[in-house]
Amino acid sequence: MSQSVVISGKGVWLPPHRISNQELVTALNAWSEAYNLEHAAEIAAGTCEPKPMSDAAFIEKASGIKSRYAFEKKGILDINRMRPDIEERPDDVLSQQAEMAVNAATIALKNANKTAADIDAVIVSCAYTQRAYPAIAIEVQAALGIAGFGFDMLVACSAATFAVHRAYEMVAVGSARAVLVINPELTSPQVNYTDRDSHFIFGDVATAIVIENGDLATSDHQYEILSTKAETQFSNNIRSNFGYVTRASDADPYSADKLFHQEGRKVFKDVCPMAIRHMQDHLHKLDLTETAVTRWWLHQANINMNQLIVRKLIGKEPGGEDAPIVLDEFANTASAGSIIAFTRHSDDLPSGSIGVICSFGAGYSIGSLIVKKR
Ligand code: CO8
Repeated sequence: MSQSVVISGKGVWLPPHRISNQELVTALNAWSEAYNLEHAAEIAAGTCEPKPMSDAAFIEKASGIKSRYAFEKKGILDINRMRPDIEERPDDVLSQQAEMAVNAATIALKNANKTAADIDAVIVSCAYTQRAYPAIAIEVQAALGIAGFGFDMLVACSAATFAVHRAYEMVAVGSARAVLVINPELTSPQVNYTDRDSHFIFGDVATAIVIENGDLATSDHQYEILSTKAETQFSNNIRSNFGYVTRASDADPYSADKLFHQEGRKVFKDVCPMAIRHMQDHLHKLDLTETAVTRWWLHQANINMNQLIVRKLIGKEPGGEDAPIVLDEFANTASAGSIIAFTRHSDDLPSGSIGVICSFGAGYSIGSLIVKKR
């Protein structure tokens, strides 16, 4: 018989730096002006496109983003660099991403009333890992003194939900008592801060969740996982071509295609109906209706996207508490967004309330969990 499985702890670690829209816009516009001046002759001859200017008011209106956190601010606003200046650490020092993960995991463990001895597995799941091996999860496992095993997973924006699915399965069949799922989203190294269409989108953060056997859980707030659902459909509309094969080609390893890039409008149009249908199908499979859901903790890419999705689901204009938005403070934090919304906006729910955690993004990938407050 399978165990009842609960989310018993959660944590969000905030990086030390913040960057406002205006700071990014000022840097991009200064960089663009310098570029246009340098290429004035080609631009006049029509052989080179001038770089367009960005606008803070556009960013807030189009996305709902006001600011974001950065693991390292140095370098991002420097128009001679336009990328974070993250120092390489020696092999015997905790890597930056493991450091972020340990910070978030420590908060989640405390929130779950658990120690390292209670955890049987660690999954680090996010949009990028800092290196291929050894796994960041194993480094984190060692730093926290956890026995058992760890592994990394990459599923872009659905990395967190897909990892919780795996943790749920381990606990349900009894192969683990408790699993730590951590999402150290160090996105800033992959952001093209010279591209006005995407320079504002992402922020850094780390989230962590403890998934455990319901019989062992002792924390104040527990959410039983009733069901999980995942789906993927290939799309090139969100893409990064950076990878280990880059070195074997003579193409520019720092060209724009090696960084995050997307067709934002197309993504919006494709993903909204997919996410709506996904959540409806998932609820209906459990004989639940959309009106049974008290809260929707959705992926945080765009406020207009989330409002459209929830309006279609509940058939009315959503209030702030129906589907909490954290984009204004965090921007898009890849897979961590829905987990931040869940962590910040779930403890007030009365016992028995039903909620849906749902991520959607690159791949395309959609992952959801239906949970019930204990
Ligand atoms: N300032 C001023 N004007 C701008 C700017 C700017 N910064 N950016 C664009 N414009 C202009 C455009 O050029 C366009 O001008 P014109 O009409 O003359 O062509 C006009 O404004 C309108 O542009 P858009 O149609 O592109 O604007 P939208 O209203 O669509 O808003 C968004 C753009 C905000 C990007 C929106 O399309 C969006 O959010 N789409 C959804 C995207 C989404 O959900 N993506 C998921 C990505 S996250 C993910 O999958 C994780 C990946 C892994 C993590 C990566 C970490 C680095």
